[in-house]
Amino acid sequence: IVGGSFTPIESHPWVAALFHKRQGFLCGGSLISPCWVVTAAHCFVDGEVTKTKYISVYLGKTAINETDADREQSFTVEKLIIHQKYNSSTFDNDIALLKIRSRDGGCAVKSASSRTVCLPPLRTQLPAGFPCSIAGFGKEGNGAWHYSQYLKQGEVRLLSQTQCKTEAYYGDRITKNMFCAGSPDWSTDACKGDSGGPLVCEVSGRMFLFGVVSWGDGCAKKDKPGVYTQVTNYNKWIAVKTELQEYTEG
Ligand code: 4AZ
Repeated sequence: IVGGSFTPIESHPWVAALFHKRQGFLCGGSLISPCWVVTAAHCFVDGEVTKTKYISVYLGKTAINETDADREQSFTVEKLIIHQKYNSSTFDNDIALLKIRSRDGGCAVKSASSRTVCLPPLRTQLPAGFPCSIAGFGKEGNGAWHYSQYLKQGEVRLLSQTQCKTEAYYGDRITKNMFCAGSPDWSTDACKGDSGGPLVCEVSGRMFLFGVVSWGDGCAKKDKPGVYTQVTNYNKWIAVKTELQEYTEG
């Protein structure tokens, strides 16, 4: 996250941290039910990363390079489901599901540092300018060498599709499965390493997962907002994929 502020995991307890056993920190994610994490498909592009045995998922983590046994929970990946229509050149349908399993065969246990986030009701459309928040361990600036050591969060505002599809912004690169969000002064944005993580918006006192960090032209650049996967387009896909798994594997 560029701009924004450091935050304890308890303020964003659905944030998951995905690690690759050889390559280190990989991506963010969001816990949507005790056994399922939503993330970005593009986190798994190269052949080795798609081998789920190399991926670990952590919940309850505030610091990337520190173990906090009292607050964190770790998991292996039982199943990786990349959206069947994910397009790695356009980033259309940039969404994936991870079924997680702890060492004792269970799923996430609810605590102050770990809980699920709600999926937005079908067809909910929030107006342009609506304030939402993003969180992750991504880079703190375009030129940064390292990911952020500690979890950060930032406030961004939703942009209209019309504005984001202008030539000065992203033109036709924005599909109906994407939306844009940025800060009015371009100071706050998601950055490399925040991919897969949440954009949440508070509606009627509850936090909902509206976006998955997907892509952007650099970070915190004028007229180049962050681009997010439109989670409301995937309610049915998520329900089918997670429920079928429960029935056939349960
Ligand atoms: C990335 O490289 C990335 N400013 C993620 C988000 C944004 C840009 C790049 C949005 O993973």
